Amino acid sequence: MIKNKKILIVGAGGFIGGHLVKRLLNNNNFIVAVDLKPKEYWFQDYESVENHYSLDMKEISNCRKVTKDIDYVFNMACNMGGMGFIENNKAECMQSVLINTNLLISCKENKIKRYFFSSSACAYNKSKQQEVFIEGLKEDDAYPADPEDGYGWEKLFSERMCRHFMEDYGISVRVARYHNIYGPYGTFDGGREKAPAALCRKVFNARKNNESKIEVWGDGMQTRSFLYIDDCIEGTLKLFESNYSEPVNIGSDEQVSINQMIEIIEDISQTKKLERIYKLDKPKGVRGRSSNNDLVKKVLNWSFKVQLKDGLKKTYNWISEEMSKQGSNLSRFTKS
Ligand code: GDC
Repeated sequence: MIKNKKILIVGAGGFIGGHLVKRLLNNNNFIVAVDLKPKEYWFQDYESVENHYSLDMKEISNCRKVTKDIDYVFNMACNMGGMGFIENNKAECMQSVLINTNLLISCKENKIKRYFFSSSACAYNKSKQQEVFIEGLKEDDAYPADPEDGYGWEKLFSERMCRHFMEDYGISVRVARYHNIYGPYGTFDGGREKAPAALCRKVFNARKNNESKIEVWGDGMQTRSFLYIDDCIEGTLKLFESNYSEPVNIGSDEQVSINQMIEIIEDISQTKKLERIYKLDKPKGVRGRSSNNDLVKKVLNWSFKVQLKDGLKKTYNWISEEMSKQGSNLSRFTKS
């Protein structure tokens, strides 16, 4: 367990970053938390932390400032979202390359002891994800390179940047490829939400408004594997403390279709079966995706624990509480 360290978490106002701050707060660690977002949009915000609100880490002067006297850096920051966002904002997504690059340069100058980069399953070659049910993606499947356009290219490029900073300058790096992380204290409206949160919101709304239909993007047969946030944080910390410096999957191999996920949410919310209006012109991404966990089991002895139905229950409950508070407005975490 990491203790007595000075730790910089970039993207701390976001979903995974916020959970990581909470987890690392103990054990006499000193946390420096940074996010581009103003204070009111942070999902989690702790007083015992040195918080830097509205700080743009695309600027190298900011990176230099906050990496001074730091032991460890977690880069959880990028301009991102679910399919609806990344498919329509490729240039925005690619500019996150500046965050990782400027941070690495600053970490080298300030002699940081270890650097973590949050990569994504979007780094994998698209041609290996064209069937509904696929074998889980192995780490080698990222090459030959043909990742998700925009967002995935940024992740793959930044992974390589980490690798070369390790090879050329001796910086210790760890790289996780996250597979659709979900859970409480994440985005559920406003356009950046991923499928689990979006579908919890839609089912909640249908129930509340006594409607019998929901809109689903695509034909609902596309598949994914989803990882609950607590498992994500455990896997991340195990990887960080390991000796393994190549990219590794942090995901679940419980592959489900979007239709199956909707059924689980209907069960959780005790909603009768809703009619699904399939919107085939909405962003769909790859046809099938799941994580192969052979390597992560071997090198970290780690495996996900939370089944989708259990993680979705906690997520649905949190989203429904938030939505009950906000009435018909956008969530308090969402910049309209
Ligand atoms: O958005 P996402 O969770 O991203 O979508 C999964 C699938 O669910 C897509 O095929 C999408 O069309 C379908 N879907 C159906 N209805 C809806 O209402 C909806 N909203 C959304 N958002 N999707 C719906 C993600 C990236 C992330 C991250 C992960 C890594 O891709 O968007 O940024 O990197 O991958 O695994 P997904 O899984 O395609």
